[in-house]
Amino acid sequence: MNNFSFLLGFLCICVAKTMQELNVEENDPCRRPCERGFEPLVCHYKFEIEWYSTLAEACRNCPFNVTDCFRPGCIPGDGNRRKIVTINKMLPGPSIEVCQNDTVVVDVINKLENEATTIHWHGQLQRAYPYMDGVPYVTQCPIEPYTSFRYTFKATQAGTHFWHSHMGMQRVDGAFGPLIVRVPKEKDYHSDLYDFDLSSHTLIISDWETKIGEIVLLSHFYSQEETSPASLLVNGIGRHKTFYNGRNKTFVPTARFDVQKGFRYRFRVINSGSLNCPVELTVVKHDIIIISTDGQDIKPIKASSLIMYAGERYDFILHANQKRDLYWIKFRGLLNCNTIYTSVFQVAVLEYAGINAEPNSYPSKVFFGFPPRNGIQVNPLNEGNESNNTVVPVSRMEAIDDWNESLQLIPDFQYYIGFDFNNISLRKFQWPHKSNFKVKNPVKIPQFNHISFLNPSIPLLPQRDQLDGEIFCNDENHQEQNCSNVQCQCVHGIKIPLGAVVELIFVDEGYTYDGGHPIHLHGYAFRVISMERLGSSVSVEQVKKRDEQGLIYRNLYNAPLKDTVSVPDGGYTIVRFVANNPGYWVLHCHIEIHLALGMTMILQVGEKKEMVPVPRDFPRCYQSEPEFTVNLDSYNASENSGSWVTIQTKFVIVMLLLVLYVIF
Ligand SMILES: *[C@@H]1O[C@H](CO)[C@@H](O)[C@H](O)[C@H]1NC(C)=O
Ligand SMILES: *[C@@H]1O[C@H](CO)[C@@H](O)[C@H](O)[C@H]1NC(C)=O
Ligand SMILES: *[C@@H]1O[C@H](CO)[C@@H](O)[C@H](O)[C@H]1NC(C)=O
Ligand SMILES: *[C@@H]1O[C@H](CO)[C@@H](O)[C@H](O)[C@H]1NC(C)=O
Ligand SMILES: *[C@@H]1O[C@H](CO)[C@@H](O)[C@H](O)[C@H]1NC(C)=O
Ligand SMILES: *[C@@H]1O[C@H](CO)[C@@H](O)[C@H](O)[C@H]1NC(C)=O
Ligand SMILES: *[C@@H]1O[C@H](CO)[C@@H](O)[C@H](O)[C@H]1NC(C)=O
Ligand SMILES: *[C@@H]1O[C@H](CO)[C@@H](O)[C@H](O)[C@H]1NC(C)=O
Ligand SMILES: [Cu+2]
Repeated sequence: MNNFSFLLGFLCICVAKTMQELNVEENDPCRRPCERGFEPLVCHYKFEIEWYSTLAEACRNCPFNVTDCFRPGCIPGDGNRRKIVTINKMLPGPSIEVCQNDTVVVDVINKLENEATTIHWHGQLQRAYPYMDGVPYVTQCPIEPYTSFRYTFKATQAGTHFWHSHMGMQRVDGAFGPLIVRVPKEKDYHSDLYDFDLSSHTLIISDWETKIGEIVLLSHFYSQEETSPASLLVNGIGRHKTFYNGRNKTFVPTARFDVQKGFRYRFRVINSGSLNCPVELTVVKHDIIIISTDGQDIKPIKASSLIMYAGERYDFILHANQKRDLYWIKFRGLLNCNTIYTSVFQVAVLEYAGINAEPNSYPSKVFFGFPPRNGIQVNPLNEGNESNNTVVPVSRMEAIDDWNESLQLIPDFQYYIGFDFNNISLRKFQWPHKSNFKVKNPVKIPQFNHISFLNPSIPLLPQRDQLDGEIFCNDENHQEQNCSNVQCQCVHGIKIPLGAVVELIFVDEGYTYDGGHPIHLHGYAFRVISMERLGSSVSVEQVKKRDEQGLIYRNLYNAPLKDTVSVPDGGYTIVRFVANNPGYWVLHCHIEIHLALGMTMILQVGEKKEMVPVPRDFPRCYQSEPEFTVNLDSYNASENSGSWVTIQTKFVIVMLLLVLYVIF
């Protein structure tokens, strides 16, 4: 792609339909073609995080006047009004688009009033800036309401990434946006395969509720309600499915992507989903060529559909080689979004130039059960390498990046992480309130190795000077209770020596449901060397035994690099990496509800002294001392209330003294 075509792309998009642009700043100097020998820039952004509403007054007459839906400050969502969390009153939040090695500076101003926050830069490894990773109580003290924090880091990892709040349910409620890092054509392995790489061809998908995330979480935990979303949104818009059945004549618009016949376009897709709702993407009458996942290039795979789990990113090329027309891009929800639950789907429109369709004109009727296109499916649901040739699981993708020979060795550190929805009848739940009660129906809690994660009380990385002794619990040192019956909750973590070749074996035991969990590791990209489904359920012991018998094959040659990977239910996924980035890194399920319920653990890589020092004035969390007490006597004296007993006691003492005085 040359400069001219880049500009041409912008021009024709702008002329055709300015309103379809993703939330990008008009004159952002950092959103530029990254030419050979470019000067890295320092890119400043201001993020004001606050509660807001869909279909607010700024929307005027939206959806009855579609033009109004694109007014500044108008968030149509799925056409239902609800409370949301936004950055700069946008959904998705501002799109950060930089060139590799630019410095990103983001001032986060917390206007949430009732919640602290942090922002995580999903996909950036933060080698030089581990304290900028944005994990509350691990890499920083959360940003309290009415305060701000400046994130500064170098965008070292090229590709399609995203940023999102890592606190509570804020991501569920809307606090996320794209983070795209480009390289010059000469450094892009796939540059010959496409003509355009445009800002307007970024898709960020989110599952969407009609109520706020906190209510979804609490009603799930305390009342066992299903957590199935109501809609999917693409770039913050899409219609609630009840709006497709003809009851409403006016709809909020759907996302629209413009192409010109004959050209090849790079699309960048981010699944920012929060619930257990993997999304299947297809484009009517068009194949897609998948070239990258989680910002890492792979050998191109021609496919008819793609499944994406929460937290994953995929780049594909679409060749606009069909008749000039409007075509659906279809998004179908699986697992908790499938027909057993809420049959959630969404569409966007692919529009060829020259059609000049009205903003809300659509190709045809659409519904959940549209027939899938025949052909290859990439990243199939709950399947590993055992599956047949109609699918390409992650384990059959081939990396472009050089393989590090060290990964071929016997790993220095091997660790099994088994997970399931465990039946817990005695809940000792410390979030958000301490409680300890027996319930009639055991709740099914997703856990790693039967432990629910509990945040440490001081942030580990910046305040590591205050830590002493063993701070982590894990399956090796946590024996005092039978964690199969009660909910064991503690700072779940393990220590890994700096420089070790690490192998993690994730086993989704799958006894409770046919679920699936996308696992995300901070601070690293790992090689996915094996992935298999063995049955509807499997134990960690069975997987260990299989490995001893030599029945587990590992690709130690060109295994794909990722930072978020699914584990087949009743199967395993094995990843390897060299632990060369010291720090405290979280490993967690990217389903926000599971993360909040404790499906997280910490990998401490290296000793405390081997980690990058934090800047001298880096904010610290304040811990109040337990000795701190209020003088109750002075309170009683001044208030003179509730002191009847005290007065009586004093009276008795005085009388006793009097009696003693009289006697002696
Ligand atoms: C819709 O709103 C736009 C901008 O507010 C206005 O210019 C246009 O006339 C409206 N269209 C209709 C049909 O009311
Ligand atoms: C960014 O910096 C790294 C390390 O110095 C270098 O290998 C890479 O080529 C740089 N990227 C660009 C686009 O210049
Ligand atoms: C769509 O129809 C439903 C049910 O008839 C109604 O509750 C809802 O308010 C309508 N939405 C819009 C945007 O008109
Ligand atoms: C291949 O596997 C898929 C998914 O398991 C299944 O739907 C399909 O029927 C299989 N096809 C063949 C030819 O075995
Ligand atoms: C490869 O692994 C070794 C450790 O075994 C490490 O020192 C080296 O930095 C790694 N190389 C790359 C390119 O990651
Ligand atoms: C823990 O409880 C489970 C389920 O009740 C039981 O099967 C298991 O034997 C117990 N383990 C120990 C070590 O007591
Ligand atoms: C939890 O209980 C259900 C029955 O309610 C059972 O099917 C499932 O296997 C149990 N899960 C585990 C992890 O033991
Ligand atoms: C996956 O299957 C392919 C084709 O059957 C085979 O070539 C490859 O070695 C397998 N990879 C793994 C990691 O099992
Ligand atoms: Cu999960």
